[in-house]
Amino acid sequence: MSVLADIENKVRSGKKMFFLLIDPDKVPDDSIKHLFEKAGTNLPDLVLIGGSLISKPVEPVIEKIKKVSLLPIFLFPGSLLQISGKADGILLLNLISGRNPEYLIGNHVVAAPLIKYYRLEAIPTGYILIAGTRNTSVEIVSNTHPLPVQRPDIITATALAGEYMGNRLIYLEKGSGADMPVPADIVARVKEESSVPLIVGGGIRSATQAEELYQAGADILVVGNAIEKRPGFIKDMRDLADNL
Ligand code: 1GP
Repeated sequence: MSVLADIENKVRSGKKMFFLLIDPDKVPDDSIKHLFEKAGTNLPDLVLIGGSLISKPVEPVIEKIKKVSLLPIFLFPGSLLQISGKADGILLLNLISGRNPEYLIGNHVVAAPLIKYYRLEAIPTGYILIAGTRNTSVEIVSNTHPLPVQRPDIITATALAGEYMGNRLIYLEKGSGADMPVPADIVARVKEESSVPLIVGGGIRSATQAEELYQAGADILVVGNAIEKRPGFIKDMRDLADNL
């Protein structure tokens, strides 16, 4: 079964999921084995690899994860330099909150032949940046403006447009290391309007925040920084996703 079909089945049966984001720059070389050993059976549903701006290649990190886990590994590419045939798939990010054609079609044209060559499962994902109190790496690097939380009407219209354009997932992104996650009322509004699986990420640091986002309607939460800093949080996330 494809990863997308598995996600859609889980969402249909009301299951919650969480993805672990690994940014190659933020994981020390020896920490991946340690992280998975410590996690034991409390694993994420999938591992995302990437970052808006990275200074280390993604492939050695993917190889290290493959040695210690059978989890699907998907690219979450900040740029074309992060495409690798070692992964199982790619979130084909369409940056629909912005108006930079390179992140809507330009990079995709360059990436498409490689995605085919590597036989990566490509999941078209409507990627929506939500503004916080400071500029995030992704908005600076992508040269796009995030959508303001004061305009839930525009955020929901963007998500709906993303769905009608054929995206199979919608990802509300507050930015890695954001002070606060996407507000729960925004998540609830988007969930109410759109019908594709909803991913929420950026700034999730506590089980309370995660629970609030799941309850608001997030199907999948993405956690990066908090697990890198506190590996024990992976168990809290697994417990929450399994018991809601
Ligand atoms: C960022 O949504 C992800 O792209 C995860 O963010 O690192 O803040 O958990 P954090």
